[in-house]
Amino acid sequence: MTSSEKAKAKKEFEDVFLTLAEEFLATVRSRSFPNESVEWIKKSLYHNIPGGKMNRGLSVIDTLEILKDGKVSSEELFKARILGWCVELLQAFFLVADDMMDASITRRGNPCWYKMEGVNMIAINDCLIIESAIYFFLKKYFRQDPYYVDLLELFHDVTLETEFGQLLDLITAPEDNVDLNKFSMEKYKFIVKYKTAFYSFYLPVALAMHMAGIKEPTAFKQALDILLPLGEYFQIQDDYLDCFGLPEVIGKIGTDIEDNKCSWLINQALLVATPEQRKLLDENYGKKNPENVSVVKEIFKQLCIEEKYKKYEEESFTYLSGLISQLDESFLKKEVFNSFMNKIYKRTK
Ligand code: DMA
Ligand code: MG
Ligand code: MG
Ligand code: MG
Repeated sequence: MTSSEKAKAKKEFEDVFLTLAEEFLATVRSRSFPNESVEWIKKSLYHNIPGGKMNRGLSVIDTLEILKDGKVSSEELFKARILGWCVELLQAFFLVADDMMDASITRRGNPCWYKMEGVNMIAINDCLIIESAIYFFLKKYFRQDPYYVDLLELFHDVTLETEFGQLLDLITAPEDNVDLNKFSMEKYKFIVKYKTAFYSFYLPVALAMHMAGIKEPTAFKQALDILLPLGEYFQIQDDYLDCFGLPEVIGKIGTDIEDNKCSWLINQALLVATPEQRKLLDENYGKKNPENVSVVKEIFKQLCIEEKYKKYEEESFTYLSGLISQLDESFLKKEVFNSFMNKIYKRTK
């Protein structure tokens, strides 16, 4: 795709959001709800759902195009866009909750939803409404399709995996008890597989596979075997950007060091720190004070963590390209995976 074709595909995808938001608000209005509540939901939908990179949502459409050799009818295209927005709804649901749990400040260049005037804990219910909107749209547009139950199961299963992952992420990072001995690269990989890889990578591709009528369990297994490692790579990028990315570019202010997170960076640092550096990490990691955070960042610098990341990124590309090149294309084309990887390789946001 040329960049102007990409921009067009993005714009057409974005336009569908306006339709969906209107339909959802119409169902609220149809219950004669007070206008104040309709306006509240509208504000929450527009604040939390659009405005991201939309890689996950767009991947549903791109995957379907590849699976069907570009022979996608306009009705199918519309339905793929709806599924794309359902993935973006799931993402919005997780992010609103994640930002509260991670005590984050900004998201996509705006204050996090719970930080908005008058919102606070109401954000808990707002994210649940966003999650429920997924099932409102699946019912509305897919109820008659033979793969309706597959879609429902997929969303439910992936949601559960992600929630398990979020739990692991949170209990490995207790606020009041910093113990770096609890971290390890194995634990890290386990957490990110669950908290990120299923919903961000497997879900969009599996949705398109259902739309394309693919039924063979082997095909889904093959997709998982490539997409989970791709998801791990994506979360390592996220961890890198949390510390080294520019807030103006990534749209969020990093909190992993403050939050005592079992991130890729701290795990790399722990592998090579001298006893003195380790002592400083023990004393300064997981503290809200900017001075403590600076000490941790200084040690990351001494240990060349940024350089290690750049090296990892190259190696990872080689590794993932290798995985993709070995794929037996009886069910799925390599291009499905290469297209997804190209969306994220060397990303800066
Ligand atoms: C992301 O973890 C996982 C989910 C399910 C949102 P994170 O807290 O690192 O994400 P972010 O850096 O975007 O807050
Ligand atoms: Mg977070
Ligand atoms: Mg988090
Ligand atoms: Mg992060």
